[in-house]
Amino acid sequence: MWKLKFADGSSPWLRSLNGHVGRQTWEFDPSLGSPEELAEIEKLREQFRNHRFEKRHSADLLMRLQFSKESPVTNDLPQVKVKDVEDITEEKVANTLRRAISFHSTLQAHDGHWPGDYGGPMFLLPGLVITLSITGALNAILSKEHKREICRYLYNHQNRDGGWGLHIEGPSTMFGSVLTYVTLRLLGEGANDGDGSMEKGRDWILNHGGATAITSWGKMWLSVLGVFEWSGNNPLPPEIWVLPYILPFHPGRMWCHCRMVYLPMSYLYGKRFVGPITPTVLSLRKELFTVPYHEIDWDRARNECAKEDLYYPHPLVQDVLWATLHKAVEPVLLRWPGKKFREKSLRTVMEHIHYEDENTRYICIGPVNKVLNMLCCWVEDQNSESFKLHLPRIHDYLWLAEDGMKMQGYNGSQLWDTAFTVQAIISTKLVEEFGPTLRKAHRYIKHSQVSDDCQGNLDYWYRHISKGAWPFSTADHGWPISDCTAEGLKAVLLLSKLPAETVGGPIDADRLFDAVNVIFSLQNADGGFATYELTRSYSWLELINPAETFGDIVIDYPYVECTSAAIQALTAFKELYPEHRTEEVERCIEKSAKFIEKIQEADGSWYGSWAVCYTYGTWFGVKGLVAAGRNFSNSSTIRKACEFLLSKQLPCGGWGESYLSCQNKVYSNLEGNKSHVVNTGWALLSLIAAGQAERDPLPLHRAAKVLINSQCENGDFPQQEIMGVFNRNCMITYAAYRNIFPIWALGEYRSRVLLN
Ligand code: LAN
Repeated sequence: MWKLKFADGSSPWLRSLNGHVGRQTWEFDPSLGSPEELAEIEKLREQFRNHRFEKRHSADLLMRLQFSKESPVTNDLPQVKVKDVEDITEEKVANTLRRAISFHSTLQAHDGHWPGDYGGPMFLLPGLVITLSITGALNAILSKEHKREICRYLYNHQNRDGGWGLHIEGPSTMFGSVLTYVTLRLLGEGANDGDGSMEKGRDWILNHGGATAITSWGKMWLSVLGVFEWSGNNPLPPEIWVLPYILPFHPGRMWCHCRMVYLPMSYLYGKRFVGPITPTVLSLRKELFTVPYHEIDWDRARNECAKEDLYYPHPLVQDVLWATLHKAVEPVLLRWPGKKFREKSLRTVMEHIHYEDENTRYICIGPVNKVLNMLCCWVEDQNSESFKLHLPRIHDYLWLAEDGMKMQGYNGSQLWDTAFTVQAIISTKLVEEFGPTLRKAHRYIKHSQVSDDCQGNLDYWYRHISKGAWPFSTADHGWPISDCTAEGLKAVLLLSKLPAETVGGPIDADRLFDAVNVIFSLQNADGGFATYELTRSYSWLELINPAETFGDIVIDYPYVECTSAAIQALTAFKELYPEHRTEEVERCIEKSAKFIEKIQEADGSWYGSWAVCYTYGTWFGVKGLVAAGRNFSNSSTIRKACEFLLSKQLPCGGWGESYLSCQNKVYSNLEGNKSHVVNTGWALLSLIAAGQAERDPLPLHRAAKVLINSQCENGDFPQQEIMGVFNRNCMITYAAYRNIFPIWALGEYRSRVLLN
């Protein structure tokens, strides 16, 4: 049976700064599991499979099953249902909350964090499986049980039309379909296996133009594998890394995710690296294209892209730029003396790869550069230590649920979920009843703060300071993020106000000052906050974004979420430490608030970039401004925001927003005007923060009713549509949101609407 383990550091190749807290890994142990348990797991898998087209999102039931065996829910309060808003009483809400928090507490790991599924994107596993096949590590890293679960996942998420999407809820794309098909083949599936699924997949690919129409990232992966020619790729010259930093397009000025993904890609491109040509590779050359492989027009293929994949079409300047580089510059760099320059650039690139690996304990900033860096280390030296150090960290990215095994978008969302959960529980005013839960969470947050900057001269490595920041996942990952720092700070400040006997001793003031320092350091001149770093270049750089499926990736833009979180953290901080950097705190808050006001949409909403979408953005917009002293009577911004939210409330009383909002930048309800507990939570939280209770509490009661009635018998909430997003177009799972936001919203509802 599979078992989810925490803080495991048993491999001698693993390194950690803090005893691996937050590390979550799935391990198969054939000696575990009674026949009844195994049958239960099979049943969950079968139920997922049978409903996979209606319910495309798994519900983390394997993790839940494991926890339910280890720590059964202790409270025996009966389920609460309300018929109409008059039925709602303080007691019913409190009991809903008790049931919800008791249940959520059973999902907490012993190291204090809340583990969970962070899957969703479908383009991640292929990179891993291609890398492992090339390097010959496939069988050493993925057991036959792993392979079975990965194949289950890939088949489960095949669309009715035979193709695969960019993410689990998306329509079929060439990127998703070709890479998934290739992955299945590399895992040992035959071209005609899977009860016709493979044929259907291939048909989708061939009917939509064949693999030459895959996106640029797909072309890169196929080239590395030997199923595509490098001449069919647009150039990714490593030389860009040795150009002077003043150039606005220097990679050091790009969004760190963009920079870190194109770094190893440029190494593989610069080397024109191709893995061993195996019989499967030769066969794939026949399976994926509409014309024989040797007849493909590779020069034309460079700019081909299926319309299903096209979110950000290349502007003309890009085509001209790539053509020039491809036809005029590359030939020079491939021959002496240009070759010398190429070699030097490749060495520089490799230095940056090693730096990233070392400074993330081989986790790397994300799943894409993780496997690319690992491949580059192997290409550089097949017997290298660095390659061996990469291998055990693969498991940090794999997650198992009833739909199979997936690769996650990060090494988890541990700190983020824990910081939110703490705030949610504290909002309910039922703190005394959940002391042990808060205490463990507190420990996790304390142990996950980043204690030092990265090594060496930060400017040389294009790195911002990290000391005092909080990461999104674990301290070993270590990349600092503005809003993770702010949410971490908010959580520890709240905890510091509670009795230390209940929640544990507070964090040192110096650590708080470090966090505040990080926040100051991340404010842009316009007042806004980007994600990991300052905004280092211009938005016109988006013109050279070559990734057809992603928008807004080239620079780190300022976001309402990050800016609002900074305000909230600083206002909470100044209440407790009014003497510390007083003026800077004030100035930072006011500039941030002005920025948020400036970016409000005409309809009163804010566009949220990291979850769906206007309900999320508006929650941040409102919370930030209210923290900065705006309210319904003194701010038309707040009034408009309330109007916006009320106009989107569904007849049932909830809110339900579709991921189409993110892509199209137009508010879209979920299909069938269904409500969603997470959107309902955000909207309810925003309205309460904006003082709706004093004007007309009815919309709040109606929203609360939806949340109360959505609760499951065991205190859990249902997993509904996918709620996370990145780069406008790709969805990502936030498995804990279904618990966190109903708790938080009902918590505020109890303490600020009913108890007031
Ligand atoms: C994340 C996850 C966390 C997220 C929040 C902190 C929630 C947000 O408020 C700021 C942005 C951030 C840090 C974020 C940025 C983009 C990430 C890193 C991700 C959504 C997780 C995965 C995604 C990453 C880019 C996926 C890899 C794909 C590429 C296109 C490189």
